[in-house]
Amino acid sequence: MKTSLKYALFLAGMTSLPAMAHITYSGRDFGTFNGIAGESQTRWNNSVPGNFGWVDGTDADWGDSHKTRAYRFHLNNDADVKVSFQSQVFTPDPTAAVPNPVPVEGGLTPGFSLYSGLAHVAPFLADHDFGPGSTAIRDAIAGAGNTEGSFRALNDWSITNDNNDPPSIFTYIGSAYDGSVDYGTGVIAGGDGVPDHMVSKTFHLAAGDYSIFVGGSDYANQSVLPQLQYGISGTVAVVPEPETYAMLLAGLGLMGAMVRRRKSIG
Ligand SMILES: [Ca+2]
Ligand SMILES: [Ca+2]
Ligand SMILES: [Ca+2]
Repeated sequence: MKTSLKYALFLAGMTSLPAMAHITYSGRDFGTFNGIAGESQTRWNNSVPGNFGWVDGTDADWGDSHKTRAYRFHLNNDADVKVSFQSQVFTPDPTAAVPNPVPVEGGLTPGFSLYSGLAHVAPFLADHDFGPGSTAIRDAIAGAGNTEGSFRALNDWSITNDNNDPPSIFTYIGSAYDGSVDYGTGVIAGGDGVPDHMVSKTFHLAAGDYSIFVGGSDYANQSVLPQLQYGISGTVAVVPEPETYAMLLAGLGLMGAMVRRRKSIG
């Protein structure tokens, strides 16, 4: 192939990449919740390259956020929020602006981390790991050249864009991953105990903006080439708080007692 043609194809590839490659929430915004039990939103048909992006961010050299996907939501009031992700097989829309009829694999063992904070969104440029600003942020913490990206699955982290705008700050709240084993870093304790390609966890959260980063949890998968695209479906739902359950049960108990009393009186 002529070098010029190769370069043209490379550029064509590049122009289709930014929406997918840098941190965006496109198609992955769960929207705003008032904090009322029963509110729920699901986002289907997203994917990650490889089945390791989340767990690779748990180790000493951090991870590349390009191997994860970012989701967001906003809470108007404090609430108990259940975050769930599961493997999904699908074929991307061949009529989309960037047509891609290649089937996306099932089989993801999902892991996710929840943070308060948001990445830069339009009109700002999207954040990514390898601009000078992002590199400087992590070199200052981990030492120059010691990291493979900005993503930290178990800690606070920061990243910025090519305009070097004030960094996006993700403040770690918690995480969970699918499975009954530690898939290999030795850094994290076991997963959710049920290796069924689903994971969920409930968090008590204050009003505010939240980001979730999702990826695979199989550490050894990073050496598997070519890296397949693994499909993900995600749900955020407001669930009743434990006190609400307790009040509900107490109320039912009281009603039961009243019914019994009436019966005994009658
Ligand atoms: Ca790593
Ligand atoms: Ca790695
Ligand atoms: Ca599971």
